Amino acid sequence: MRQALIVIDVQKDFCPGGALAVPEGDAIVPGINNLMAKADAVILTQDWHPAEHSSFASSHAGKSPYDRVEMPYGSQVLWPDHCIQGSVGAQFHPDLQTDKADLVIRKGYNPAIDSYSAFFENDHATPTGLEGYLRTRGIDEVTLVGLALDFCVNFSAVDAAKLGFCVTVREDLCRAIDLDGSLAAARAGMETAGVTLEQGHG
Ligand code: VGL
Ligand code: ZN
Repeated sequence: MRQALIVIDVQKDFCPGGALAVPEGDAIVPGINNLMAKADAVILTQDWHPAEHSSFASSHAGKSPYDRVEMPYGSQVLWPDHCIQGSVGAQFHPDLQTDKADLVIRKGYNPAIDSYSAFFENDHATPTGLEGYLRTRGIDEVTLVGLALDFCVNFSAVDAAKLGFCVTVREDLCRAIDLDGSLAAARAGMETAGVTLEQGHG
């Protein structure tokens, strides 16, 4: 088995003080750094939105952050402006060992479609290219860590399992937003998809 570590969106905007801060988002960085040495491949994802992205509440008249809207691809939570391409908030957490990454995959750059998953945009059809990268590197097992457990980690883990990878989520190296029961729903969805939820000590 060849195993990849996929580090989801450990960026300043998802850490305390950021535009879409996940509680304790920064606490997972040392443990993630420790896991990097054990992986056959290290992949980082970077949420990377153009200004005025359609997932931003500010792009919808009369809407507030955390409201929902219907998009052509389904229901979409509206977020505060975050991870704008080239902004400070879109940078990785300064302590994350980005030098150890084989690949950085950016997502959310299509103005009309959000992209929680590292594999597909939120239409569940447009690929990011990560599947092909992993397959051509001979990877069959992936471990996911990062932010946020109930959104981008969840969507990435479920897609990876559907694609046939053996998937583990290290919950101790993730933190959640937990919006209206989203964390419980994410855990249930991941378990149904066959994802192993592991509570390590990192
Ligand atoms: C994320 C909301 C919006 C995430 C990204 O990384 O979980 N959540 N964009
Ligand atoms: Zn985003």
